[in-house]
Amino acid sequence: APIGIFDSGIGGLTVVKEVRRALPNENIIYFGDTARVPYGIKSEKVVRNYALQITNFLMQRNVKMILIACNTVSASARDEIQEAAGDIPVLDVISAGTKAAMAWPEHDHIGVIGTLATIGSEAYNRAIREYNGGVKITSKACPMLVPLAEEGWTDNDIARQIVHRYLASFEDQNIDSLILGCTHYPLFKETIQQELYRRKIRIVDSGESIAKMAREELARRQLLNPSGGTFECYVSDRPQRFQELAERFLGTEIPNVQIIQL
Ligand code: DGN
Repeated sequence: APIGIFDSGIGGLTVVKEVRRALPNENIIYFGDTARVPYGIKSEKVVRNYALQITNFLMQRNVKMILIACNTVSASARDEIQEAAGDIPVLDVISAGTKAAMAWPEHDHIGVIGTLATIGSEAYNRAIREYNGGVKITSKACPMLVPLAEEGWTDNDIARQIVHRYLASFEDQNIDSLILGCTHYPLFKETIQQELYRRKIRIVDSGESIAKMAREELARRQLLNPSGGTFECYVSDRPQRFQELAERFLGTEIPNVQIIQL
């Protein structure tokens, strides 16, 4: 059976990239809700409704696990999705990124960046405090990074200036790690790294973290595929545009993007 991965749009391909790296034998079905992106400006009720429709679609495809690649969905609909999925395990990027940050030996002070919706929801704060109520958290919404990533401006002078401005919030904060709390931010990893170069700050890529979590969970349930590695990709609008942008997020081309209305 395949693993189902979904996002509000294209950004979740950064998660697919890491899952393919960590689990090359797994078959993947991806759904990007390009007709209704962005989710960040919608109410929780609407986001839940969309997420449940996508969950149904993935379950009809007999997935053995669901990965919520979108931070906004993770923040507002995680429990509802798990309830709808029944016995099928559901993993989300917020739990995965938090777990990875807390596994680092130094975690007195954690930085989080994400979209306005994710930072406003304080979902990372809640997840971190579930591990340890005493951790200091500094978060910063970086809304301009999503359009920059889609434009492909991730390491030019403009990207560097914008990243510099956003990360100035962390300048006199002694953070131990910085969680990239948005699907698009791994594209800025090097630019962010350069900005933080003087300090020993660990960057937590929640895509990498959820891929590792998925591998552990599949192994534990003895559900690992011995061979495979197929990738099916569905979107709700503009498959061509998706296909054009895909390589930037996935690292390779997608030969065939199919359109489907839920
Ligand atoms: N996928 C969303 C997230 O991870 O927060 C970002 C995309 C968006 O809001 N347009």
